[in-house]
Amino acid sequence: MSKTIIVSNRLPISLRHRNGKFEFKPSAGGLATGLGSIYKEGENIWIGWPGNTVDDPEQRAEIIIELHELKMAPVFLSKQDVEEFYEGFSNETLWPAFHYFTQYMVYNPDHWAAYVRVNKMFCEAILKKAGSEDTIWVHDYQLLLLPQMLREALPNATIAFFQHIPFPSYEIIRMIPWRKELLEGITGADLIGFHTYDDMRHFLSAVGRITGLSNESGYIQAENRIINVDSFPMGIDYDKFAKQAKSRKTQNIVKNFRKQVGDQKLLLTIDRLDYSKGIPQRIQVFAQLLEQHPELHGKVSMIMIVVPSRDKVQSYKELKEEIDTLVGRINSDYSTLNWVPIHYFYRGFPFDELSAFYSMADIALVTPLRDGMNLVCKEFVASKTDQTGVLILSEMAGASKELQDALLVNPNDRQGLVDTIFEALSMPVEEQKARISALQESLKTYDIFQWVKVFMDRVEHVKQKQQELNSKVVDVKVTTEMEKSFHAAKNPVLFLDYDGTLTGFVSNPQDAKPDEELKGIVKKLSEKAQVVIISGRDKDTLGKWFKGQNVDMIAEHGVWVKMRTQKDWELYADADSSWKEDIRNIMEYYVLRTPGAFIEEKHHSLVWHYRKVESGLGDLRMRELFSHLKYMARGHNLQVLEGNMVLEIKRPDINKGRAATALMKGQKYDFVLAIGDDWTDEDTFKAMPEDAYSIRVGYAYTAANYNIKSFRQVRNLLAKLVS
Ligand code: GDG
Repeated sequence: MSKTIIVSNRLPISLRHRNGKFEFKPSAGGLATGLGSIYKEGENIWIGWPGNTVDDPEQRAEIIIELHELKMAPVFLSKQDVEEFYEGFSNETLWPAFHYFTQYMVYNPDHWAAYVRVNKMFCEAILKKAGSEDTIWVHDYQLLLLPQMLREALPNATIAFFQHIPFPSYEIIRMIPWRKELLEGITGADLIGFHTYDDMRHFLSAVGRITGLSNESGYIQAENRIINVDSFPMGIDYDKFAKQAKSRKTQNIVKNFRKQVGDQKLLLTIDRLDYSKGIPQRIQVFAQLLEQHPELHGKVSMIMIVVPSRDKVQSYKELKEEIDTLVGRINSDYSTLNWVPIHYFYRGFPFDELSAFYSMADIALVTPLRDGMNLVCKEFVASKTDQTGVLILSEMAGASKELQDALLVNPNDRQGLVDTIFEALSMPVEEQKARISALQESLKTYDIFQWVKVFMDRVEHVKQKQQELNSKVVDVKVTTEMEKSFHAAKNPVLFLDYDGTLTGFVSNPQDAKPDEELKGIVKKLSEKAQVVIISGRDKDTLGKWFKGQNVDMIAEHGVWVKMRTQKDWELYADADSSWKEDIRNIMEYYVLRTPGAFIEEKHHSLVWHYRKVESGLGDLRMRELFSHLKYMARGHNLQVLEGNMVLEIKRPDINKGRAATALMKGQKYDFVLAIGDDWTDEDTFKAMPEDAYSIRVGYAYTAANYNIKSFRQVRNLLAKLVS
C-alpha cells in the first residue's frame, strides 16, 4: 500500500528541554489540524525538525521512538544548521526576497551551502521511509530544493509542493544568485500550489524566464512529464474558532477582560514579530488617529499581541526595539490614569484567551505590508458569532483576494487607514452583520479540511493526466516492436518534421542546419527506406541543407515537393499571393513595435518570428497580432497558425497532411512512421494510415499514437532502426 508523507521544516510539535528531560508540546496550528486527517492515518507520517537541537545520540534515539508513536519522524539539525540554513538562508535571503524586502536580503554562499546540505538531510530522512509509489507533500520555502532531490531518487513518486508565503515577481527572483537551482528544485514536484493566482503567475513567469520551461493553462511542460501549478487559498478550522468563541470558558474570560479595559472600543492586532506584518506602521497610524480625533481619547484602545519570532536575526531584533520605542512614546503621550492607548503584549496566549480577544474586539486591524495568506483575519471572522465587528484588511495579504467584504486598505496609505478605522468605529450594526455574515459563508465552505481535500484531489488528477500521457510514451517495448517491423519491411516510409524533431531550437532559425550526426542518421535511413523531410521551412533552405541526400522533401507545409528522383521543386498548390501585401503591412507594424521580431516570407505564407524578442513581450505582441490577423484572415480566406515562437498565416487548404496523403497515393507501404513536434504536424498524424506509427515530440495531447521526450530521443530511435 502506498502511503502519504508530509514534510515541513518544523514538525507540528515543539520539543522543550526541561529538568534534563525532553517534553513534546503538540502544535494547535491550523495546518497541523488540517493535515491531521492525513498523517495520522495508516502508515502515513510527518517528517521535520522538532524545533530544538539535540546532540546526545541516546536522547536522539529516545526522541525518535517517542515521535514514532505520534506518527512523526525527526530530522535533527545542529546549531550551525539552524544558524545557516534556517536563520540564514531561509530567513535572511528567501523570506525578505519573497516578501519584497530586498533591503534585508543577505547573499551568503555559506548559508546557501547549508541550505543545500539541510535539504539533502531532509531528502535522506524521507528516503528512509518512502517507497517509489508514495505521495510526498513538501511544505514551504525552507525546502525548495527537496522536490527535485526526491524526484531524482524516486522518479515515480507523487511529489507535491505548497508554498505558504508569497511568490514574488521575476524581478525579485532574478536577484538571488541561486535562482535557477531554486526553481529547478521546486519543479521536481508534480503539483505546485500557492495561496493566490498572483503568486502562481509570478512563479510561472520566473520558471519560463529562468529555466526555459514553458507553460499553458497552469501546466508546465517539463522534459518527461507535465507539472500542474495552481492556487489553493488556505482556510482555517472554522468550527473550532466558532465553537471556542461561544464556549463558556471563553465568554468568562471576555467578561473578565472587559471588566479590566472598560467599555472602550477595541482594535485588535495579532502577528508574529515580523517586518512583513507592518507593525510599526500600524502603531503610527493609530497615533495619527488619536492626533486627528481627540474625541476618541479614552474611548478607543488597541490590543497589540506580538508573538516572539526569529529574535536572533538582526533585522528582527531591530524591529522589536522599534516597536517598543513607538508603543512607549504613544502611551506616554496619551495615557491617562484610567486609559492606556495601546495594550502591548510581546508573548503568545493560550487558545481560549486568544479566542476571547477575537470575540471581544470591535475591529481587527490586519495590515501586513506583505503576507502570503494571513490566517488571523480569518480566525477573527470565524470568532464573531453574533456577526458584529469589522475587519480591516490589507490588500497586500493573500486573504484579501477572497475576503472582499472586509474593509480593504493599502497599508502604506496612512491617511486612508486612519479614515478607514474611523469609518469602522462608526459602522452601523446592520452593515457589520451583512459584511461579517458574507465573510463567514465563504470561510465556512473553504475551510482547512476543504483545502487539504482539494489539494490532494488535484495531486491525483495531475498523476492521472501524467499517466494518460505516459501510456503513450515510446518505451523499450514499442521501440523493439518498431525495430522489428522496420527490419521486416520491404517498402517503408518515414515522414520526419525538421525543427524540434530532428534538431533543437536555436535563436537564429538559419543556424539550425543539420549536424554530422543527423546527416549520418538520415543517410543510413535513406538506404533502407523512403525518407520524407516534411517541414514548414522554405524550399531553398531545405534544399540546401539536404543536398546530396537521397530524401524526398515537402517544404512550406506542403506547398512545394521535391522527390529524390526529381531535379526541381514542384508546386503542389497554385500560387495566389494577392493577399500578402495587406498582411505584410500589418506584420511590419508589429515588427516596428517589437525589437527582435522579423518577418519571413514563404511562397504561400507569411511568418512573424518572435524567438529573439524579450520574453513575455513576444507573447504579448503575438496575441495582439493573432487577433488582428484573425480578423483580416476571414476576408482573405486564410488561416492563422500559432507555432513555436512564430505566428504563420497561410491558405487553409495547404497543410502537411494534404501533402503527405498526396505523396502516399498509389503506393503500398508496409511500414509508415511520422514524427513531428508541433501542431502543424498534427495534420500529418491525422493523414496517416491506421497501422502507422505516429510520434509527437514533447508531452502534449496529440492525435499521434505516441509521445517522445525530445529531439535527442528521436535521433536515438532513428539510429536504432538502422543499427
Ligand atoms: C505563514 C505565512 C500564511 C498568533 N498569536 C497567537 C496564536 N497565533 C496564531 C494565529 C494564526 C497563526 O498564529 C499566524 O498565522 P498567519 O497566517 O497569520 O501568519 P504566519 O505565521 O506568518 O504564517 C502566512 C500562513 O503561513 C499559512 O499558510 O497565512 O501568510 O506568513 O493561526 O492564530 N496562537 C495562539 N496564541 C497566540 O498568542 N494560540
